[in-house]
Amino acid sequence: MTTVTLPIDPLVHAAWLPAAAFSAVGSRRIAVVLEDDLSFDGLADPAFSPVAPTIMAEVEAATAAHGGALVDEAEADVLLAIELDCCEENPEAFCFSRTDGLVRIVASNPRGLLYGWFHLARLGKDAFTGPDVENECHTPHTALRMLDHWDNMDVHPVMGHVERGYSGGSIFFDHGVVREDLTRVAQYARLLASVGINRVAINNVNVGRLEMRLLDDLLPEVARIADVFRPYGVTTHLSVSWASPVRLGGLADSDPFNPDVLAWWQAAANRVWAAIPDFGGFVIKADSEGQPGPFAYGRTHADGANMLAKAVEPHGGLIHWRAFVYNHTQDWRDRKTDRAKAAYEHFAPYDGTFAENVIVQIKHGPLDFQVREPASPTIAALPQTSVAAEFQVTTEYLGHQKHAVYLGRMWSQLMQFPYWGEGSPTMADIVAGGHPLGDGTRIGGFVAVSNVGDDVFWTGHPFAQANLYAWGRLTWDPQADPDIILSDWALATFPEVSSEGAAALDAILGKSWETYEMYTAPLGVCFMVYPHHHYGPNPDGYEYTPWGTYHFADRISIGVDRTRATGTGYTDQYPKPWRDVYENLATCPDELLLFFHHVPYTHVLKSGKTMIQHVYDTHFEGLERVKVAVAAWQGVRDEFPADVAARIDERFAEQVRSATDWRDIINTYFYRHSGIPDAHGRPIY
Ligand code: GCV
Repeated sequence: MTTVTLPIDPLVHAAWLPAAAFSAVGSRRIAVVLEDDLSFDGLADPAFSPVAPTIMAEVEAATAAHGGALVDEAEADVLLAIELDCCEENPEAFCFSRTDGLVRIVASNPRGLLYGWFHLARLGKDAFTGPDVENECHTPHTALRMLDHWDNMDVHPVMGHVERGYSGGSIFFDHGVVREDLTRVAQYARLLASVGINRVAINNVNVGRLEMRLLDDLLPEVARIADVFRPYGVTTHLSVSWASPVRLGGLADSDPFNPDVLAWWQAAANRVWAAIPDFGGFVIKADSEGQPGPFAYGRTHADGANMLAKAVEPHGGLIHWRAFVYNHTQDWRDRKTDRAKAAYEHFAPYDGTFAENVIVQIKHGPLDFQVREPASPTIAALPQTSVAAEFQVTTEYLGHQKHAVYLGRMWSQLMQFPYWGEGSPTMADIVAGGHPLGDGTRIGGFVAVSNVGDDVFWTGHPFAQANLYAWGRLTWDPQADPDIILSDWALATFPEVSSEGAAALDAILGKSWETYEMYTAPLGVCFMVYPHHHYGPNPDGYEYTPWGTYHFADRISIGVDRTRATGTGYTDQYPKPWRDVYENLATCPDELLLFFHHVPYTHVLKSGKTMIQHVYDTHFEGLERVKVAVAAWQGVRDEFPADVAARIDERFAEQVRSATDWRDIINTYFYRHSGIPDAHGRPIY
């Protein structure tokens, strides 16, 4: 038995430092009781578990930060018992109880204990003194809770340091090499563990020649990164190029049926796992937006994925094979080809043929992380395949971390989308292996593109940290309330702020996704942004391009007819009832109206308004809501650290400018096409 006083730790901007949650305990002395197989010495031994020493480091750091001291059990005010026991088989699960001044965290594995420690921290003032809790067990919903970094090793001539990154440079790479100083990576690992994220792919899925070398001569550098992630239970993955055997290995081709190609990948896998025994596996973007893939050899995605799967299988590795496959050289005049249908068409026919260690990684919507898309039908179309749903924490189409946009509510809605109607299995159920037609053996989970960089506030906009935080919490428990998660984040990040300040943060961010949707592209119309940059209003920016991103606006009507009856037939990809709900104009939800239907501006919505009036009203209201958020911020800004406040001021100024642009350009676009004025006579240009 060892005892220690747990202190209060000051928060740095992005760090959800668990010790801060102990502020309610203040200077009270807490005895940490290690029972059963545990001892301070045992926990300090990484051979026992790489994660175990972390728990003790957390306890000790918390102590040191406040000059606390070890105390005997007899002198303590409250007792914290950390116990290894097989309360739950899942190594990441833990049980928590608080009775008679004794707080207990029990898990079958140190990883579970670590998550239990962070759970305790999140309870804040209630951590030790709240009402009694009897053996409350927490199990992650899915085994795979992952972040993909789209980090380049060097500055890419077009994509910059981090593709779709709005937070400075990469935390892993700098000037073509892995950073010498990985301190930020260690802090990141801790942040991720504190919200339950357990896997990270460190490089961009668009893999250049330099990044290919991560599999080869730069492998020791990857091992250095893995060493930093490991103590926090975070497994390292790499994105790889299909062309590696040719470009790196000098082979004549990368045909998955060529035995030399398989042998090359087997040798690569052997190298990687020799350097990093707990390596996770490869992520691959093949035959997608110009990246090479098995199509060049007349092979299917299943052929390609299974060949790689065979190479990593002896090591227990995974292949994350992305389903983002579509024709990016489309003819805009062709109204039948529909990019939204592409993932399903490429992958559904091969269900049941993918190897067990292949995870087909599917974007949450059928297009590309737009502010409003229906849940992807492909996720429900592969009952005999492991699938992961892919999201974006980085806000590529949602304001580049210049606009304050909290995405917890959007993700929660999508994760809980019931594919077979109310009460039926959801997206979250399917990715956890619960497809109703599956055999229950498939694994899967949630993957998202990270929003972290070397920016002083980690995420450009300090409020964008809320998305990183919510991503972890929701992947652990997709049924968790995103509004409560937001409040938890605010408390953990800004514990010094008054309850009014915290309430203002909730008010500013709570419905900010809906606000962003109001002032940008309406009713499920997609891609009204500047091509390539994906920021700012450009209603026809993508209209006549080869990217398959159209809305077909004319002087009468707008929207994409994706019905079976008269359109592209995309609705056919959904199970009942959605195939009919979306097909039918009368039942299609208004917010997805223009995603599924091409309708006149005078079409009357369920709200009773015409579509055109809805567009005007939401755009005026959206900007007003931003102004209300700014006013709320100004009322509390002085409570925040000066540098944080200054950055937020700057971001809000840009958000107001940009939202004004959105309002006026979208309204004017609709007015000039339809000729129908605003019923309230507000200025439209
Ligand atoms: C990594 C979109 C983005 C690309 C990204 C791609 C993908 O098209 O704009 O930057 O490339 O998605 O998901 O692979």
